[in-house]
Amino acid sequence: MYKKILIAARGEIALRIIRACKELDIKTVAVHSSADTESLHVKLADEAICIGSAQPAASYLNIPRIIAAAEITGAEAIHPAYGFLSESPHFADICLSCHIDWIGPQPAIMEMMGDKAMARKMMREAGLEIIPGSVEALENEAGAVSLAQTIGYPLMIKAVSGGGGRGIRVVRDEQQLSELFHSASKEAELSFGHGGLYMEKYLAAPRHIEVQVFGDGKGKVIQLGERECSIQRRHQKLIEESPSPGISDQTRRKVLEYAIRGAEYIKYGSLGTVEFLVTADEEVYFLEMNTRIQVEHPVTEMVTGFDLIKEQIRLAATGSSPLMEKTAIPRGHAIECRINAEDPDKNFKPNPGEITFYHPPGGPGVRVDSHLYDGYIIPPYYDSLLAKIITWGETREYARKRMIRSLQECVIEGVATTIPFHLWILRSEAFIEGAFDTSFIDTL
Ligand code: MV4
Repeated sequence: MYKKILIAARGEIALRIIRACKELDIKTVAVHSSADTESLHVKLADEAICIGSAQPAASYLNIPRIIAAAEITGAEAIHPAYGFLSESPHFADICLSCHIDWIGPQPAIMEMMGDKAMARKMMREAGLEIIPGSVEALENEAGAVSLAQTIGYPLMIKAVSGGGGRGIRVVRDEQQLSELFHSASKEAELSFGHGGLYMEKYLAAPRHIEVQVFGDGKGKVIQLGERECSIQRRHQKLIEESPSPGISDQTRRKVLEYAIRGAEYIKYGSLGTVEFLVTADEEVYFLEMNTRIQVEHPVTEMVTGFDLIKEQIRLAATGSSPLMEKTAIPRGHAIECRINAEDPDKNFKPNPGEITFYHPPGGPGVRVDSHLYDGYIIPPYYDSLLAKIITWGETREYARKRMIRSLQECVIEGVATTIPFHLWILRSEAFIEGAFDTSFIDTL
């Protein structure tokens, strides 16, 4: 096992990883920007190194500084968490070439799955259903026009290097195609440094369901159940839960089986997530694969009882994990609400500032992952996630009720938060019935 690792992240997820390390008797090195000297990950780690100024490019994305911090402190491995450099095969390669372990999948697989057109090709080879569309990335506008005639309208243009919501366009007819092709390409070039595009048939109002997988890198993969992630606003997830309500057992078996088949085909070697779109008539299509730990991993931990981060570190350090031999038998239901420092009354405007008072919820079946404390000043440079509240219940309804009382118990003073908006969703008929899809918030 490692004696010391460096965590290349901040906020709640840096704390989550520090907690796993403490339980594994691993010393931790925090890196931080000059805007984060008073952040909790800096205080809770065994060592902390300031690696640059507030702008992410100067610090949390600054590869030479992070590597130097690992070398100076003698860290044997780097955990990239989510965000920042977590999906950079380039960074993973540099770590390995400096004899620092990468706590994540093989860089070649990160690169393959990072190219969304390549990921589609691989998953089709593995036998998964992919959304009808491009086989290869689009060559040019003429190629797009002719492919569009085969796929039919409406369709979507997506960035090969994308993921999330950037570089995506819905194209309704051929007249729109030229303009949207060029604007998507330009946006992709600016956001990702690569303007490559691919095309898919547009699925109206699908559900977004993802499967947590864990692979040993030698061809064996286990699944840890699915997560329902359809409640999101402008491609930012707000609420996740496991298991997914409102899909048949047959559809559930299908996504779980697809995820294992796809991840085994590429010999995936770490924690990962296979994402699917599921249509109203429960057709299942591979969407993309995320090669990192995700924000919403705690809902899976709550229903399986496993500590995913601990097992991910154990696998990276020793090449095996006892989890690999287990079958996840989900128990009950878990729901996560992401509490952001955003004002729902001002179009979710980010709202940094001082937390003048913080009182997290507690009691049975409640988990809070947060880096907040009384007097903490939220810097304006990073994302606005303040806390994740996760509740567990024997049934979905018990978990929902527990979430409502937890949100009511939670006190965050000094900044406006999304708590009132969460309460509204949790009490809505669509949520109670589990009858919602990805259009729920954005079509309000
Ligand atoms: C789609 C789609 C419908 N049809 N692709 C948006 C983010 C990106 N990761 C995938 N996205 C979508 N791709 C086809 N062919 C609808 C969405 C989509 C969506 C997907 C997942 C979660 C929330 C979403 C919200 C709006 C649209």
